[in-house]
Amino acid sequence: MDTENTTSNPENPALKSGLITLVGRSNVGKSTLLNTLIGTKLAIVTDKPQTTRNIIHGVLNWPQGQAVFVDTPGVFKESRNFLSGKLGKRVHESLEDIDLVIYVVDPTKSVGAEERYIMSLIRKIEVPKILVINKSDLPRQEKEFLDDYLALSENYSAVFELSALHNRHVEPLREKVFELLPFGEPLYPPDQLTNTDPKFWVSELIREKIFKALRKEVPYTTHVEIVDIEEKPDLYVIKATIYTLDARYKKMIIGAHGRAIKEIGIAARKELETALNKKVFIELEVETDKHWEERI
Ligand SMILES: Nc1nc2c(ncn2[C@@H]2O[C@H](COP(=O)(O)OP(=O)(O)OP(=O)(O)O)[C@@H](O)[C@H]2O)c(=O)[nH]1
Ligand SMILES: [Mg+2]
Repeated sequence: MDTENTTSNPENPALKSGLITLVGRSNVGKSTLLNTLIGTKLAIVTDKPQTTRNIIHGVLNWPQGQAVFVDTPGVFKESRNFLSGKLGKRVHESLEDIDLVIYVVDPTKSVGAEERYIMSLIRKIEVPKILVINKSDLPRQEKEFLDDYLALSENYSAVFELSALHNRHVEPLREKVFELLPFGEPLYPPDQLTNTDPKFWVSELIREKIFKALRKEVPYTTHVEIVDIEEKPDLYVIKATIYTLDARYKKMIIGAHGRAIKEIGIAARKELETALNKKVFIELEVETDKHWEERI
């Protein structure tokens, strides 16, 4: 067998390529880091845990080659319900057949049972691992557990303290990634930035606004599906349905006099108009569906 062709890029044997999974607990900043590494908002970000539900790829093309970063849902030790069981499975799958692991931690949170569980997961994977201690912009006294994470350094090929949010010290991480990636053929064509489609991206932006507008458990009961995106000469007309688990939540999502749903629609429209550089009209409906978790 000619192994040469499977490990190098015949067009240019000096080019690197590979999948890099971002893994870590909820809320440590994995999605923020994905967006900063790529330079585009591909994944939504909120201050609430368990925001990310899907595996999102972000493609970075450099003169050295192509790095595909994989954002994952936050790891939790126990599957609390059907959905978290499903998300946990996605994390496990996204750690298979990869070339590099970026383990993201938050120095304001102690190394608990959950963190040790993640370490046991990645210990078994035989690829280089990078430890990213995120949120370096926070004051020293808030980063109470920084030394505990620094003490783990010897298990990793490299350690970076950086701020994904403020794009501080991220460039050395990119450089290290290309240094550690194997040679190979690019996984994506040069003009493709992600594995998801525009409908998914719009539904995620709406979901982000739901997380920002509604309190406590309500956002977790929701799922967004895009019914239609119509491009007219001067605007996009987007029709979307917000599914929630029961009628009580539906009332909260709509809000008194429709105030909550209006806030969600306005926030989503504003961000979409900026991103698409065109006027956007959004029509949102709320429906109850006890079984949406089975569809995602
Ligand atoms: N101060 C500070 N906050 C950050 C930084 N990176 C992310 N955050 C904040 O941390 C929170 C969580 O960020 P996410 O990127 O959604 O975290 P995540 O790890 O993807 O979370 P899940 O998808 O729930 O697993 C948000 O409020 C971010 O703004 C950082 O470098 N500094
Ligand atoms: Mg996330």
